[in-house]
Parts: sequence; C-alpha cells; structure tokens
Amino acid sequence: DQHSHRKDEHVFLAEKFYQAQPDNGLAEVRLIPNNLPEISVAKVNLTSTLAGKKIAAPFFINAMSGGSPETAKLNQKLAVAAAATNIPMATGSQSIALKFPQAAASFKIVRQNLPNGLVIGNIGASHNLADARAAVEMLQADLLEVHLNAAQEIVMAEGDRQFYWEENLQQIISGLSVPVIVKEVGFGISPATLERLQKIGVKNVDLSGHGGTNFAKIENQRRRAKDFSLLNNFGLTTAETLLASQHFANSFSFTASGGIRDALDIVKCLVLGADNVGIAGLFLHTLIKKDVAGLINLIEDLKKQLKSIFALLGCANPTELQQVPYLLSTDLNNFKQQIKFK
Ligand code: FMN
Repeated sequence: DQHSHRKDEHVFLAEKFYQAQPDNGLAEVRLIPNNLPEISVAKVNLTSTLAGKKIAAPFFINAMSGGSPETAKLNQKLAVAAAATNIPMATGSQSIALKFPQAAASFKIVRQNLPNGLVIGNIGASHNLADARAAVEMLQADLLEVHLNAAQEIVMAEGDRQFYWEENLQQIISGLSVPVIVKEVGFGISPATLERLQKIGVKNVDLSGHGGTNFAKIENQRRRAKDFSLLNNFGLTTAETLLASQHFANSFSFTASGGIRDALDIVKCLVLGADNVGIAGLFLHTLIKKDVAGLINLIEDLKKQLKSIFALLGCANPTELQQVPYLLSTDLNNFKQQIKFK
C-alpha cells in the first residue's frame, strides 16, 4: 500500500542523495590542541547517557526503518549490528503499525534481534498518549522518540496540513512510563522551541539539524510533478543547533544528529554540549554498501577512534570533553550573536 511504499522510497532516496561530505556546519568548529594530554588511550571511558539510560559509547542508530518487507530486513540487520556492538537503536516511525497491525512485525523484529539492548520506539507528535503507549508496548521499548517534522510534512505531497501537537506532547510526557526524546528529522530544533518544550516538561531533545539526510529534498523528489525545492536549505545546521542549545544546558540532555560522518564529528558534538549522538544516513549507507559485517566494523572503528581523539584532547570521558576549547568560523560566530532564545 501507499504507506509501506513511502518507507521504501525514503530509504532509496536517502541513499541516492547521500553525501560523504555533509553540510552540517561542524567543519566550521575547530578544536584547539592540548599538547600535554597526560593520559593513555586505555584509560578513556566512552560511557555516556541517553535519556537517563547508561550507554557504553556516546552514539546510537537513529530512527529510519520499518513498515514494509524491505525495511523489515533493514531493521533486522541494524538490530543485529546494534546487538553485536552494544549500541542503542531506534526504529522508524511506528505510525503505520498503529494503523495497520500487520505492519507491527517489521518493527518487532528489532526487539527480537536486540533482546537485551536499548530499543527506542518512534512516533510523530500527531499521536496521543494511547498511541505512544501502544508504540512502547509493541517493542517493549526502553525509550520513545517523538518526532516534530512539520517541514517534512509540508513538502510531502500527501503530508499533514495541520500541526496541533503541543497538547499531545504534554500528555505523552506526563503519562508515559518510559523516558521520551523529542526530535526533529533534520531541520533542527530552535531555541524558542526548546523554551516551550522546557515548559511542558520535556527533558531529552535530539536536535537533529540540517546537513545530513535532507527530507526537503527527499519529499520534493517524491512529489515528482509540482516542484517544492525552495525548502531544500531550510532549518538550522547541526552545529547551529548545538550552539543555540547551550543556553539550555541545565534543562535538557541533548542528542546531536544530522550528517554525522566520523569520530571527529561525534567529538565536536560532545564538546559543544551533547551527551550523545544519533546516526542514521551514514549507517544506512554503510549497511547498503557493506552489509552487516561492514556496519559492525564501522561502529567498532568509531569507538576506537573516539578513544584516540579523547586521549589526544586529554579527556578521560565525555564529561571532560565539555571543557575542550574551540574556535568558530566567522559565520557560526555571527549566528551565535544573532540567535534569540525566546
Ligand atoms: N526520523 C524519525 O523520527 N522517524 C522516522 O520514521 C524517520 N525515518 C527516516 C528514514 C530514513 C531512511 C532516514 C535516513 C532517516 C529517517 N529519520 C526518521 C530521520 C533520522 O532519524 C535523523 O533525524 C535524520 O536522518 C538526520 O540524521 P542523519 O543525517 O544521520 O541521517
């Protein structure tokens, strides 16, 4: 049907538009060397937290897949890689399975292959508390991501045209039995939005900035006829979302995401204040090109390189990274001066 076809098109187009060099702004952040690190690589501890849960390394597989036979296979492979490397994994939006129960198997396959790991469910903010509970139940999820994706819906030909989400979010936050992560899908959460999320009790935010997977481009390509490419560069970059969120450092635990490509990107996100990093496009690309073994290798390489870079900077853990000094490009510094918090 139309819904499962959409999931397959998202995967196909995300891979078609995949760029090795992302546009996430992190190249405009430079870390300043520490020439007397006084540490050994073996002493580095990568342990961090994700929405209050302890995680062995500061990154995870972000929401992508489920809802069709093809994306069930992807979910199965992603979950096998997550289990082998002990990192958490989010499924794609479970909306389709709430509407059509026969689609639930394509999500449950994640829990079956990741029985003891952290599994993160995913729904949109048009869903109410009952739906959120059903999504968690479906996966025995440890956490639930709720996505705010107005820009994606607007470009999507068959997308939603009304966006009354705050009430749902409030109910889900106060009523759900597992922690909630509020996220974007690659357009970046703004500081004025953070201010409102704080008021309704949200504690965990995935900033999901512009610069990696681009749902304006993906949905525009799916429209075929009527071009709506004018939003292709809409949103805040990953670097910008991190800088803008520093004002709220005491109110939230932040996930950074959007175009993360290597261990240095992860380190820069942690330096800028994130507790962990979500990765979607890079892992999908690696799975498609190099299958599960290649993805497992990449994840293990990321962990090793993280330890090397932590040591280079004289940092024994992610918390110490937040003291690393850095420089911003003129443009990013200008952004930081102009951005408002309300
Ligand atoms: N985010 C969601 O919250 N729900 C989804 O269902 C969802 N589907 C996605 C499908 C694909 C194929 C990809 C690549 C991403 C999807 N995302 C979804 C967005 C990612 O979770 C992430 O926020 C975004 O892609 C930015 O990260 P990236 O640049 O590492 O891909």
